Amino acid sequence: MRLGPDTSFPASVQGPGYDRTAQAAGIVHIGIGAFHRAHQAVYTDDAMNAGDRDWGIIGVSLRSGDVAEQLNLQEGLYTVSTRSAAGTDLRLIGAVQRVLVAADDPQAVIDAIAAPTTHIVSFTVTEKGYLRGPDGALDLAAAKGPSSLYRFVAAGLVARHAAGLPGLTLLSCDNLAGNGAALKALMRQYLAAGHPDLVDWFDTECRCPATMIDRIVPATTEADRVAVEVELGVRDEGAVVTEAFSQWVIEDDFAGPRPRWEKVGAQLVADVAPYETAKLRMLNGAHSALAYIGLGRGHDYVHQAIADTAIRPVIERLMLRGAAPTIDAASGQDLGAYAEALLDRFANPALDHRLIQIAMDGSQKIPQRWLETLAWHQTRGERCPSIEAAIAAWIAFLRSDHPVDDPLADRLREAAAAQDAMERMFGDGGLIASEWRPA
Ligand code: CS2
Repeated sequence: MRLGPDTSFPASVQGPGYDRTAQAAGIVHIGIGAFHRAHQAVYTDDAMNAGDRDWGIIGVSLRSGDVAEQLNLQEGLYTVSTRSAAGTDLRLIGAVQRVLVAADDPQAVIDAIAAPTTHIVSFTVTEKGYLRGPDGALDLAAAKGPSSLYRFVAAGLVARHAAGLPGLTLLSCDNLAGNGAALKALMRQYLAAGHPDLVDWFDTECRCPATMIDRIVPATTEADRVAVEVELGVRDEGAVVTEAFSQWVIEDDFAGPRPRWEKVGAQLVADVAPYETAKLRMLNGAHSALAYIGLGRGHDYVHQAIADTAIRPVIERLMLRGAAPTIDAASGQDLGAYAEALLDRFANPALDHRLIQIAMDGSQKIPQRWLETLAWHQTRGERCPSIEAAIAAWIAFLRSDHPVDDPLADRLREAAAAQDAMERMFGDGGLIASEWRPA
């Protein structure tokens, strides 16, 4: 038996407290992976439970039909399992209405973006999905390709403009430095090349707020689905598993209406930068270091790596002496307490978070996670031993037998194997851009 709107559940499982069939879709979300389902979709479900209306989500997968297969047969319903030492809490999320696959039906995606009821297009397409070249600018050839977010958003904006509809809020929920400004600059570049007449309208009618998004969401395994089935009594192919912690800091700069996410735990602020920088350099920076150092020492999971007494001090040092001094904290932001909380989250034994999942796409992640920290110390004439150890572990990883899943995999492996690996990777004209942030 498969999860769906007509299946009955144990009373312990909280379900949507609003009429799902009566909601318009106010959000189109591109890149509907596990992270979105455990994060933004939960906040949006909470907002509708608290009384907001018409914030249904139409999910879009740019390439793969997997999530559409998982969710469409369940009319968008899925469970989120929150796992902590205290046990598992299972809850049903109703915010997602359906999933479109851009590769199969591109027009449906454009129509969804152009629909009068749509106010927000949001993204979790991962770092590489932004299709930036080594200088941080848009790789225009790639952006014209079939699975580029820019094509669909531009076509949707063209249709909205032609129909006299208002602009949109484009909400990047990826771990890029300055994600809002980056998306804006890249989108403008795309429009300037193919739809120059739309650039002014985009500038005045659309907004790209910055966000800091945080929740640890390991890839769902078959064992996770079986555990959900045992508790729920039906099979949920779209199940996601996560931790209790969740944070979302959003720049309060929207083109039109939005859910009242601040009523359900999100922080709407004027400046996201201190939160985002702390998250990228401390959480994500530590994560990538745990991944490469941990894999090198034979661990599989984050909780194993952080329990290793040869690794934990390096991670503490990376967060407190490497990253923290580089961050211009907001008032009330306590970076010491943040590091403590992160160590506890990494140690969560109830969450099997694979190091190899984090090791993916290093070339796209490392500049904003490590290199900005390193550069800060270098300009002060200081060394940063924790980041140096992390870089050495990455090079060792690239030289090892571990599978390397990265858009630059072959070139990285070749560079890492060379005598002058550091130069080929990080030197002038090397593979890794030292500055990704578009001007
Ligand atoms: C992780 C992130 O896979 C990775 O690279 O560092 O997905 C991390 O779990 C999230 O950003 C936490 O919010």
